[in-house]
Amino acid sequence: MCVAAAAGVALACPAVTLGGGVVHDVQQFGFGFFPNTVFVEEGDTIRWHWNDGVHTVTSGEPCVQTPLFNFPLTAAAPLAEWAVPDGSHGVIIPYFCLPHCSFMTGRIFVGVPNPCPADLDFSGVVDVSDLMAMLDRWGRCAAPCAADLDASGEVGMIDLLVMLAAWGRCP
Ligand SMILES: [Cu+2]
Repeated sequence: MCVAAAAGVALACPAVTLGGGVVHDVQQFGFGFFPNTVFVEEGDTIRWHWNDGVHTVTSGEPCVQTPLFNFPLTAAAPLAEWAVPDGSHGVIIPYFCLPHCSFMTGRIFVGVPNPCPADLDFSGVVDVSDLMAMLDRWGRCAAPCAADLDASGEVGMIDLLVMLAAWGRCP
């Protein structure tokens, strides 16, 4: 099964989800992964989709490779898929792209709640761009709706106050 990627090689990972977990799609555009942070559970599957250039999806802190996974993400290998293994609950798994290792990065939170939900663009800071993203969703907002910080079903003044209270660098 796809968890064998823990050996470090993207062998024949099936295109279907194992174990009925949730599939989380991540798009590569330019030198970034979008979203660059995903919140998953054990048994979920993460799929990275290539769009341009030559990249990899490699586990580890930026430029420091670990053996968990290492997938090419290129025109010839436009889809990388990894099943979140059992036993990783409570872990934050960083990853990066080998050719652009210092700045093309992402993180996988396994069973770890989002420490900074008001950071809608995952920049590490709650700032004007998050405010613009919230205003863009102002009003009724069907789930999943990241800007609906109080989970009320609409984006409004309470959400704005929650965002302002979290203004600045994320914990
Ligand atoms: Cu890259």
